[in-house]
Amino acid sequence: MSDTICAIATAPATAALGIIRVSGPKTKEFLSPLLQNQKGEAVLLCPRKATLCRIVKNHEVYDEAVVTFYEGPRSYTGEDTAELCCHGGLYVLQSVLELLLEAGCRMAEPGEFSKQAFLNGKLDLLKAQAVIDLIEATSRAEQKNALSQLEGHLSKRIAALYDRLVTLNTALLAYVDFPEEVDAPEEDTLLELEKIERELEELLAGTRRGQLIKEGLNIAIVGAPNVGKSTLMNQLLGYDRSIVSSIPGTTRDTVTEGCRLGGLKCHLADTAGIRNTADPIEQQGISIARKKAEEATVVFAVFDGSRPLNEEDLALMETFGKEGNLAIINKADQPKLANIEYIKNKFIHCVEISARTGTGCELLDQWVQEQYSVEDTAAEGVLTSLFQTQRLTAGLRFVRKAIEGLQMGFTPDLASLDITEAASAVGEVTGATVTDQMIDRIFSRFCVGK
Ligand SMILES: Nc1nc2c(ncn2[C@@H]2O[C@H](COP(=O)(O)OP(=O)(O)OP(=O)(O)O)[C@@H](O)[C@H]2O)c(=O)[nH]1
Ligand SMILES: [Mg+2]
Repeated sequence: MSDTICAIATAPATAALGIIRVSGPKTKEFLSPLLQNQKGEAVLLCPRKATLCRIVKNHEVYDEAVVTFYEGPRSYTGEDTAELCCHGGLYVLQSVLELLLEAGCRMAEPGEFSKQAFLNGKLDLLKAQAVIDLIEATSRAEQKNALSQLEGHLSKRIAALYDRLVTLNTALLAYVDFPEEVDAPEEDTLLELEKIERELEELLAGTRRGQLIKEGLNIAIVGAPNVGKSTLMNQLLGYDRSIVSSIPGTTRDTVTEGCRLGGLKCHLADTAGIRNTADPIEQQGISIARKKAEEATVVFAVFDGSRPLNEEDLALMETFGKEGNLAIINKADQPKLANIEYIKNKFIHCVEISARTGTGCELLDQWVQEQYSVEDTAAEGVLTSLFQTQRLTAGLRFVRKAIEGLQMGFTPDLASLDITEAASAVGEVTGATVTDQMIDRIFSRFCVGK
């Protein structure tokens, strides 16, 4: 019989409420003697009913808490579980936790509640990863993607691929063992493998998007000096991060900061104004600016709309006027003196804003949303972890190897070896084929109480 575990599930900080979680076969047995109602009577724990209880030992009251009991298997872990919604003082929570430990519970390891859920088939590895992603989400895109994965469409799709590979292999092995009795399966196997290959390719295409959602979009803000790059940076962040001044060449070192645009996590880099200069420090800043722009996924090329375009602007347009970059014509609160049509000819995407007043800055939000269609994130979600991508890539490699082998007329037993490897790699994503060490490694990334 497994242990009954307990842990504080909320963050270790003083707060209005704090939750202690208990899970295991003896949840009721350990918890019930500690609970009383307001009249001092014993409390009968009914499944899924929140009950206001005093937590008492030896006639001493430790807290008043709302206790909810979930009877296994209809609980997060699949075992009997209780959640004690206590007052959120660190001392209070610790003292209630100690009562549970004295009663016979064991302190939970990090992620042990979720690991138990996985072992009891309540959660596959993909959903477990989605739980971490949801807890760690810092943007709407991450939140939506994690919730889609929790719904399980992606899990079902990958589990089905795993099942199909296993079925295919069973048929192949039947033929290898009983060639007289079973029809030669090469043609059907090949067709099915090609279908699986296409599905894996599709899933992997989604992982690029998953990486973007998780890692965020790198945006470099570049332009000639004094066009308002730092003002834009501060406007997007909502506070003064970069120094702004009317003296050209203010920003030297690149200033980086995270923000959210169009529901996506973004990393903004405000860079030194690019121009010809004899100042060696400014030159260094400019070379870093160019490097940042090269590394970035998106360049926001800023121009000052309140003055005619100069040599520096023209050179920048040649370098950055590419698909995927955005021209930002700034200082729209001033009379327009720049040749805006010229800029629009060089850039596919162009917006006019005033970084100082904030007018038009919502266009940047919209632009990121349109370009990276965060709202479209497939309803079933996309894979975000490197581990998942690596395993599916390995699965695809073996499927392709099996296809090649069959096409070249190798015997089915060789294809079967590749299909076994492919199934094993694909199964690792949902957890169908993982080892104990892998399970431990994955769940140790969770916090205690999750
Ligand atoms: N009128 C107006 N002035 C602006 C606007 N944006 C920036 N400025 C002014 O333009 C000047 C330069 O702004 P910065 O944000 O420091 O420009 P920068 O591009 O970062 O300049 P460097 O760091 O020197 O390359 C400051 O005086 C700002 O107040 C705007 O939208 N409208
Ligand atoms: Mg600046």
